Amino acid sequence: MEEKYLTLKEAIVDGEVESGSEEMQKLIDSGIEPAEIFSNCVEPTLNDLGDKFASLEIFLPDLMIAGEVVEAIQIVAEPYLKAGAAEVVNKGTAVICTAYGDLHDIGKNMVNLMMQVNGFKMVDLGVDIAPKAVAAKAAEVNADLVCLSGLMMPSLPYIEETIGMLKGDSLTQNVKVMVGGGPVTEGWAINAGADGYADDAAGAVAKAMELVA
Ligand code: B12
Repeated sequence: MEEKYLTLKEAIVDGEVESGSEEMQKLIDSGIEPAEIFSNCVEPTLNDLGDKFASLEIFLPDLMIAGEVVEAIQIVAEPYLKAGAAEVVNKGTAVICTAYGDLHDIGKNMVNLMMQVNGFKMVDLGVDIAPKAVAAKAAEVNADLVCLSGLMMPSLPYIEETIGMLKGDSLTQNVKVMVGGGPVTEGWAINAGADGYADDAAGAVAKAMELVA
């Protein structure tokens, strides 16, 4: 990782919310785009922590404090991302959430924010959302798009179930469905009946535009 990111990485790893926020602000003030900081520092750091967690080098509380720092960093970045938004033309309404049984929301929130900045009206249902609740909300708001995020293997069947429910109801059968998150691959997504997949927030925006065009 580039040296300029090491202080931020350390703050995430050590669970230092205040110094994480301060360092994020410093990096932004030095002219680095927030999206670049996420892709080149925040995400690789979380991936490293995930690997260490899987190999029992670190434990759940370590992930929890890292997650708290990243949430604070996202709050610092948000106004800058919004300020950089192009002229906002309404591109459509999208419902977004994390799959049933899954509490991870860092990636979902990044996708939500980037979609918002790029002109989508976002309806964020949060985390751990049952297929029925997603389908009901999509019908209620007459969604153009549903975005499902899944980080946990055991939750992937619920994503598939959600897609089946949306596509099987006359009220929502034309809604486009986009999926993403750590264990999701393009092949899995298409097999599960999704219309699109992306592996990061910028890709999610590009795919969303393509799907609603
Ligand atoms: C931080 C973290 C946590 C935090 C979450 C904090 C939060 N507010 O989200 C906490 C500590 C709460 C946590 C809890 C748990 N975690 Co956890 N966690 C992680 C970790 C380290 C990082 C996840 C993350 O935020 N990544 C960064 C974001 C930006 O990446 P992302 O989510 O993939 O999103 C990007 C793309 O995928 C894409 N994207 C995301 N969503 C969508 C949606 C659409 C539509 C599109 C198009 C794109 C898209 O765009 C995003 C931006 O680039 C991962 C490791 C990893 N490698 O992912 C483990 C990991 C996901 N966790 C794991 C586990 C096992 C757990 C626990 C079960 C642990 C436990 N024993 O309790 C619990 C889960 C409880 C539950 N029911 O959900 C496992 C999951 C294994 C699996 N695949 O089944 C992982 C992979 C760690 C590991 N290697 O074992 N975790």
